[in-house]
Amino acid sequence: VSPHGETRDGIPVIDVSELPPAGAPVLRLMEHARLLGPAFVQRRHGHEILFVSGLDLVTELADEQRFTKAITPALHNVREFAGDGLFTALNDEPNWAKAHDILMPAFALGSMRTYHPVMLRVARRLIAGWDRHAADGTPVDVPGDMTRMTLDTIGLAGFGFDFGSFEGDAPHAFVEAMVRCLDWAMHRMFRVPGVDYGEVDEAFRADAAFLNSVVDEVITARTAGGARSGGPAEDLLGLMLEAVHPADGTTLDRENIRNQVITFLIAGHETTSGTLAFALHHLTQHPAVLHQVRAEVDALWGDTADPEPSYEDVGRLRYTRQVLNETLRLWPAAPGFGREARRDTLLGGRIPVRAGQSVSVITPMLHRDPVWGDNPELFDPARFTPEAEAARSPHAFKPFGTGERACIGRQFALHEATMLLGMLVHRYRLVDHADYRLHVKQSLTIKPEGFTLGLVRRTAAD
Ligand code: MNH
Repeated sequence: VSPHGETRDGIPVIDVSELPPAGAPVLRLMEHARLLGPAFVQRRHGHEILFVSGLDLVTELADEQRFTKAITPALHNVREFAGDGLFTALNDEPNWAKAHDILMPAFALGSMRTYHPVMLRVARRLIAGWDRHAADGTPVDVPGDMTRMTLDTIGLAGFGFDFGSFEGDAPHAFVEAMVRCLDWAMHRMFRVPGVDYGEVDEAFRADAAFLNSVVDEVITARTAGGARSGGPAEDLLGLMLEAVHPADGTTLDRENIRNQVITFLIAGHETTSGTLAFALHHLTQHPAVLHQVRAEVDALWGDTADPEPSYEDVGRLRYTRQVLNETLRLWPAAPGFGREARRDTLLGGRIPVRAGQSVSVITPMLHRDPVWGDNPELFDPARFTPEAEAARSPHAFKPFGTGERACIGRQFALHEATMLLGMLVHRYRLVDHADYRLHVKQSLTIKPEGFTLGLVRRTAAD
């Protein structure tokens, strides 16, 4: 693909109508941003989208007075199965503020202390499985197992529901149906006029109905017989079912609860699992970084065979968390977000954006802006020391989006991921047995496809 030289308001325009569908749209967007610069217009069958990735422009988009979250075409498609759940609710849909206010306490920093034991219990399920692979010398399916771990964690911590993902060989059917729904939402953006998508849509509706049936099972498990079972009143489901909104004294309605449960089951595990899988890949490629993570976990847990990580320990894994941040810089698992102009404005003093028009941020390219130095492709967790962070604009790093609609589960994800990564590095040598070459797969969110790892239990001598 080469630029045709067409511009609008001085911004390059690229028409992608005739390109074959991209397997991973974000990779193509990154390619186009590299070619065309920090702002370009993509045209598809006459429909245009402004994409940006420069720090100066994203800084303006983060201004909540001028811009707000956009429900982009992708999110409109996700609304077909997540409705007015937090992630896809329109800004002015009253259920957004209501659910946000009711659920926020469940994500305050103190709540992570409540989730910690559950996260540890599920981490041990994964480790039990990995020990068997280490013992018989067979590789592990990294993204698959990370998905099992994060799904069981959000199920148990949020809803007192056990997906039991490590029990069978196949992943839980929820995961496959969910991935197909996300794929449908993504590919629906690239439909060619005149083509009949009836069958595709019918398959999607069956999957969405299946997700709903799982959600009903989750809710019934709690409400059966009127007795609360399987989870504390203050977990997500407890709050959804019982907490009243201070403003009007009502609880969330049933339809909205269903949408929230679907939303949290998906948003609560899909991105965290991708992040963990990318992080393990980076560790196999950067022995000096792996060495430093090891030094950190060994200082904490020594050669205890089965350490009992405490809530406080996770906060002490500072370098491990830097590794996760650096992973989220290069491969932000949710690789974009949209912003909508509140009124007509000029972005960067030169790009006219009309009221209600949306602008899409290509997060992985923002994360490669010149502010990151001369070698933005280099994996270097030292970019996230407190000093380096203090010296850099907060808008240079947006893996969790921005403003009041930013990710509510960020602390949850980082606590879960930091603890697991620390435990894995403490316990195993990571053997890149197949000389894995990164292959990014996208179903709206991104994952390292086909990444397997050999494992050897560490001994005191390692
Ligand atoms: Mn999460 C919103 C990324 C983990 C629940 N999340 C967002 C957004 C991004 C994001 C980006 C904003 C999207 C937008 O502006 O349109 N989330 C992540 C990443 C991880 C993640 C990269 C892990 C790493 N998210 C989690 C977890 C949960 C969660 C874990 C729940 C336990 N996220 C949400 C919800 C929203 C959200 C809910 C929507 C918040 C709102 O709009 O009020």
